[in-house]
Amino acid sequence: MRIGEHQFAEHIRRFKHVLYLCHRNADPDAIGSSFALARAFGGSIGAVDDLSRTGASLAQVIGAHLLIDPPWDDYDLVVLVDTSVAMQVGQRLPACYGLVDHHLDAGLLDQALFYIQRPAGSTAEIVWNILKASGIKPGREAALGLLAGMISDTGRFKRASPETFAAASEILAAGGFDYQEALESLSVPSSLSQRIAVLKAASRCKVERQGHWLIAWTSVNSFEGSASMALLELGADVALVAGRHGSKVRISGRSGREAARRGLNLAEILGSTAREFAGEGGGHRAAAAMEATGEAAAILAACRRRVAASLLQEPVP
Ligand SMILES: [Mn+2]
Repeated sequence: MRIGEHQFAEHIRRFKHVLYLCHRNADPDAIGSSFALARAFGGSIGAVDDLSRTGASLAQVIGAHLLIDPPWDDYDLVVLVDTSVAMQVGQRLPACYGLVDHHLDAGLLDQALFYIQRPAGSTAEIVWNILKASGIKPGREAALGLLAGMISDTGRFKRASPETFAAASEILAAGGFDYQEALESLSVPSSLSQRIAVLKAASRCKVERQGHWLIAWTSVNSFEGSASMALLELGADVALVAGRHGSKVRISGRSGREAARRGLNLAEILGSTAREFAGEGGGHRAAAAMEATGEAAAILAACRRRVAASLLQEPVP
């Protein structure tokens, strides 16, 4: 059931033991949002498998204690935060769950007891509206977590909407900290292994030209997301980076602003490619991921075909 932000409080208060659950590799948006919700309405916060490096940095700064893979059956309700596809929470969905999210995928909505999902720069913006609509003023740490989530998901406001800026301004006014402090809560120097993975990804990278678009693809063993962002920085319009994890292949896709503006939708493309290979995928138009079974080269080729077809449908100036 879809609910409005002003209805969250009445729904959540029907449950005694609530777990706010962040997706795998929990990022600052998931952690900041979960932490603010748990502070406001009570409950525990957890994550599937692990935290991202910036996520771990933020968790430490705001004092968020996340349970890793807590047993879901211990709770009356699990609220999936910043999560839109089942693969982000592992193999099994909680029996009874709510959802607060800003992605485009509808896969988890039907089975949700209640959900708030709409396009926004970050889940943190939605959570900020929930708090406002419930008449709750967040404490300093919760506010810091929300602003850090916005900064992180919008690429330091590069992809921010007027709503993001308005929410950020309100949070700064309410939180009692400055913008720099929020930025610093996310600062993690790249590890040696991350830099090696990204450089290897770049050195093995292949490029094809479709019209005036450049599609780059490559494989690494870890840090697919960082590698695909790096390939965009180097000049690709679309980057697809595959990594093998056990029997699964993970692909991270990123596209530049221009390609997304022309209608390229990586969430859709990675989602449909994943289904072709018995997997799952989704995310945003310009940043998406998938996980499936098969040969990395074949899956990458299928993604590339779809990306090229989508880009070439558009009139090329
Ligand atoms: Mn997010």
